[in-house]
Amino acid sequence: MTTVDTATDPSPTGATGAFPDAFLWGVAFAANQVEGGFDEGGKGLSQADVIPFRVASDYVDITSLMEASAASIAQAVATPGTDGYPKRRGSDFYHRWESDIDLFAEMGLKALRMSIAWSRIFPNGDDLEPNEEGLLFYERLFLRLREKGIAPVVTMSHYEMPLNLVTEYGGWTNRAVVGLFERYARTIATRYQGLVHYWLTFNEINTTVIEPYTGGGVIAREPDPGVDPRQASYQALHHQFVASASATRIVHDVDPSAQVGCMLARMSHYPASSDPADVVKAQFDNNMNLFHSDVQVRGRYSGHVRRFWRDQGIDVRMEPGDDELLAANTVDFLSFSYYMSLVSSVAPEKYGATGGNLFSTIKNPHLSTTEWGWHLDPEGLRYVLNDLWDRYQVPLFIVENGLGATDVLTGSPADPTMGAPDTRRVHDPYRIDYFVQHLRQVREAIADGVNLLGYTAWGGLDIVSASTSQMTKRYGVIYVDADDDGRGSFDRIRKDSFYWYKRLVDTNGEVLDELMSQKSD
Ligand code: BGP
Repeated sequence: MTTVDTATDPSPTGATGAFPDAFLWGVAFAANQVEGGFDEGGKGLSQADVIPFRVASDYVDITSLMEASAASIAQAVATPGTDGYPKRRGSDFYHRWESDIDLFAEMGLKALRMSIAWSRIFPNGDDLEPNEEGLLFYERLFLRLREKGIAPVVTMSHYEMPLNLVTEYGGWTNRAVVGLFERYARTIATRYQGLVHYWLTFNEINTTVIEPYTGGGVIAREPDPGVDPRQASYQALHHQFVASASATRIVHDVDPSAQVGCMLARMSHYPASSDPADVVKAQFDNNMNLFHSDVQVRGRYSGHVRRFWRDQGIDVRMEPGDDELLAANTVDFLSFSYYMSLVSSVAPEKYGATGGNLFSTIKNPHLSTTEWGWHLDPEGLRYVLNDLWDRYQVPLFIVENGLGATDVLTGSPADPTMGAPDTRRVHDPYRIDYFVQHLRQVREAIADGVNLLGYTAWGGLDIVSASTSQMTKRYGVIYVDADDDGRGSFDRIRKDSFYWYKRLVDTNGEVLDELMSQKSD
């Protein structure tokens, strides 16, 4: 297993345009969306285990789909089993991880970006001792990955904290959760020293302000007159920044050679017109996204967000020493997810909207959208890579990118009684094309001189969607035979994109020059 020394050589690519030899090709998923086994192995309930599958007329405005209230949580806690709660079963990785890793090895992957379920290690979050069965589960997984030469890139918290910390502590609004996270971070950094080289602290930390429950375990409460509803989420975010800096220090203390990264959902905003007012609006929107990485890479809050708080009357409580802790414990690399670009204007009503799930934004006339209304913008990825590299000059890592689509399974499973072979197939040329278009832009950015560690395609295998809890919003190159209600064999079927992705890794990206997909049959 190779690791890139990020500290000494800021631009190891030599800008040839080829992917570096040690490029970390991989796939990515999250414990709450893939594992299942929600009440096994000593695991406690997590905030994701109480999000029900809500059938929506159209999965456009999904904010409500990701939220939870005290009432909905109480109902969920009282409901046993997995029916109606897709994240309790995920893709059953908890029981099938060995054969799934064999599939990843078959693809020749160099990296697997995954997360640890905090509630598997500390079931209630404030337990004094960790759950040994949980620690052992990931230890065996990391040992298997090492055997296969696959580097784990491990997120400490991916939209998942013990439910007890949500209901009894108020999630990340409570400063006490920082100390509990530090205990968790020290426990896993110590136990997996030498097995995990790349750590990410919080997944898409900018989600906490956009989706407070999902990002920060902040339950939607009756609005408190006179208090800006965003007060709680910005307070929670500050506590996460403090916890992230502290976890960075802990990992470096435990294993000085380990690398810690932050993780940003990077959505670049383009001005809707050349009207300077639109340009300034887009700059503001970009800065309200980038201030999150400013804190974790540069070690301080930007003037933009401090002014925003002043203007909005948001008063974030900080404790003595917080500024120093943030400044002294910045990350080694910046990782991000890239799915779409957005459009900004001071007069959005002048423009039509995409109606995209998660982010309904102004429709960009130059771009098409996915089935879920997300702008398809491969060139935007080159723009983002150059923008982040120029802004921070720290190594970058694309840890999520991919196309959510409704795939069609054809053929039938093997029938040994009839001697009939398994003829199940998934032809997904649209997904291969998505990868080709985006990765060609990644290669351009490398030629532009961007220092990029790797690329882990979202999903790997089909998993439960974060925003809609659908199984049928599929990202994987491996099909999982299950529907939104969990019906199906959960068999894994290699899609056409599986074979293409294998060639991508085998050729270290040279397949990008070939014409589109190789059919599997
Ligand atoms: C990112 C999350 C992932 C993932 C992905 C796709 O925001 O980090 O957890 O799910 O988006 O989104 P979705 O599953 O909503 O289609």
